[in-house]
Amino acid sequence: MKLPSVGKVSVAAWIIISWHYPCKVDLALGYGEGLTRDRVGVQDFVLLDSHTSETAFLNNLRKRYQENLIYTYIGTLLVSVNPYKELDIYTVTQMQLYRGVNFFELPPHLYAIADNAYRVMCSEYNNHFILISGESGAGKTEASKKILQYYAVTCPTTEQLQIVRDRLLLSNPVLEAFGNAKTLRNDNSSRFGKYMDIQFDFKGEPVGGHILSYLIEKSRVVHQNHGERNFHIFYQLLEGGDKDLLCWLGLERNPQKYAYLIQGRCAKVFSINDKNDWKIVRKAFSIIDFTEKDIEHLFGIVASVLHLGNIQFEEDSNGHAIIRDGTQIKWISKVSRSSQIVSILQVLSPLNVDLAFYARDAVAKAIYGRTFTWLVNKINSSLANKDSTRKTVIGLLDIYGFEVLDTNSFEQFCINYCNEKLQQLLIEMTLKAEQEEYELEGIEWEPIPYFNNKIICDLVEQKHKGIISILDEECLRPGEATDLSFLEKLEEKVGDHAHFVTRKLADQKTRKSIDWVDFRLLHYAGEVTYCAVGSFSLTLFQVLCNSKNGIIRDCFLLSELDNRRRPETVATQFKNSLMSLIEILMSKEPSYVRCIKPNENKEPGKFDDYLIRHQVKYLGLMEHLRVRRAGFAYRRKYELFLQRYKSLCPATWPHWHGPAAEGVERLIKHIGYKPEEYKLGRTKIFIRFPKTLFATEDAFEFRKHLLGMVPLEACWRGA
Ligand code: AOV
Ligand code: MG
Repeated sequence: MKLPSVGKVSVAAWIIISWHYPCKVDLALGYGEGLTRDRVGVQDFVLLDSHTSETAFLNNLRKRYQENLIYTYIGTLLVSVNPYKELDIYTVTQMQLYRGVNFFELPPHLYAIADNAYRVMCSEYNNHFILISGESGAGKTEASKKILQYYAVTCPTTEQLQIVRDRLLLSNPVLEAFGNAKTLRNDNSSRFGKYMDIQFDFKGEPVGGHILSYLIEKSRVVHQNHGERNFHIFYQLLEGGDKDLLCWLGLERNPQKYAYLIQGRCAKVFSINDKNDWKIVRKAFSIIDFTEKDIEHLFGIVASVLHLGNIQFEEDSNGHAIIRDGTQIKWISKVSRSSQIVSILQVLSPLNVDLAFYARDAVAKAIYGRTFTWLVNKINSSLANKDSTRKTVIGLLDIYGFEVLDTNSFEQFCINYCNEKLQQLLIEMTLKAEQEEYELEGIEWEPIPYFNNKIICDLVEQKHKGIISILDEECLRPGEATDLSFLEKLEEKVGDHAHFVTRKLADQKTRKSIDWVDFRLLHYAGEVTYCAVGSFSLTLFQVLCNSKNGIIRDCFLLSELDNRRRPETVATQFKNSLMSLIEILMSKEPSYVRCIKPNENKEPGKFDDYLIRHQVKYLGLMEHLRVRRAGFAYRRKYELFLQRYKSLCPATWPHWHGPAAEGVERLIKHIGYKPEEYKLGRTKIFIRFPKTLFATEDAFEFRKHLLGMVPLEACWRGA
């Protein structure tokens, strides 16, 4: 679809037209003859006639999706449905169109969300974040990339800052190469969580950035489910790396040769061009300021992991593991620059064969995981802005989406817990906060019920009683604790929780049966059955600390060993990192994008009613709409409202000496607010419809123009 050129329609006029004459708006927006509301639905769910029905909600979403209108608002929240095809709506022309334009003036778009956050940041000088959520494959990563591109193209910049812009953009392909992989749900699935701050100076120029990464799914390095791949970088290196490089690394081009790459039996993926992606990653490295030495070390590690995976063990006469063929070890010593690999051998030798394989995999996972952290740090130092002047930021949060696999391990537990936390944040910041404010302000309000998933977050994270605490306790009893003892502890401590099930409890709770080593959680987004966990050998860790490869050494600092006497488990680390993420977010102004996955087959145009209805439900979109409909779009403190608009009423202009609340009352009477349009709270005025505020805003701008303060052109643009 071609996006419309609206020209300079005033916001208020537009909103008023849209309210009363939707068809005209569609035309005004360039949908063209015939493309009326019947066909394209409404662009804000708030405008739906039968606003409380889920069916009407779905119909609207479907109508729009079928016209390639993938974005729809609920007030200021953006709902996005993955089109699974390239749409012509992300061009530079489109970006320019949305730049500096008021929110409701153009059809819903990510760019409107991005632009709005940016403009508010510039004018109010505060920090923002854009939270992009939705299940695996719903379009979060694509959305976050598009927002970043929007800023890269539309924000003012100088030649000097060009490099920052390029680095911000190019950090993506590098992190995706090392942190994304093909899964059954998504050919480019993020296997780590990412929060990126884009820093702006007082002129609104992007001057730096910082990335926080969350728990990468290391188990993928050594094992992939059927139909899934290892991280992209391995295949990119083999496909795209030039002959000399592969020769130096001792690698063959054929991924089939590597045990770690073929467990999913799909090394080649139709939708992925590894060769091309390799080129992009190589170019990105040079721009992000990696030295040739860094790159050499980095690929030395990538190659070592592949060689490690090909090591085979046999049993000697004592029942100990011996390595069948020393070739891999030689290559590992060479490319990872680590003579200490021999020590690894010594560590492994007294183990039996099974344990030796287990230890080998643990080393591979640990090396990869820590290399990823190193990579993020490296990118951060290249994005860092050293100048100490105050900056404002827009944070982009793109995490791994909720997922249910055939076998769900500890990593899925973390991923889904993370999604649970973000859902909780959203509830706290929208549904709960909104309704509590009405109560506080004494605004009459019919409470709207919603499912609060705090109960599930507590089940996972509560001190002493939560699953993570119980796991920690078990980890502190090395040798004694087993998977089974862990499960028993869980049953004892959280067995009566409504969202927790084990085999023993399944019968009592009349739930479908479950394996004896598993436990099941009833998440906000669905049921997931998890199986037990493993740990990492300390001795191997010591060996790695002594490696000559700079990256490996950096990654396994000896000093860490001291802290390991009473180790913080991975689960606790993850929990703490999420807690601080939530704190970071809570201190900023939010915008939300809710992504929906239209079908399970990655197919364009297919709108699977059942699947989408489920997401609309668990994302709480109906509740959000109800609160939004019944509630008030805007609210302002009396003082601020009066300060801004006092020029519109002779009684308050130029000064009002009484209480601000009274001044506001006089003011809105004078400009003719109708009783249904607003309510007066204890400290704030609440305005029900955006159109009311926009009309006031326009009148204010017009008055400024009359006073000769700004040209009319700027008034229309809300500048
Ligand atoms: P995710 O980030 O939400 O899943 P992605 O953003 O990677 O999902 O999207 C999955 C795929 O859907 C992409 O690779 C594209 O092919 C397609 N897609 C998504 N959004 C768009 C769009 N706006 N236009 C065109 N195609 C799109 V996960 O990381 O698995 O939770 O963990
Ligand atoms: Mg993603």
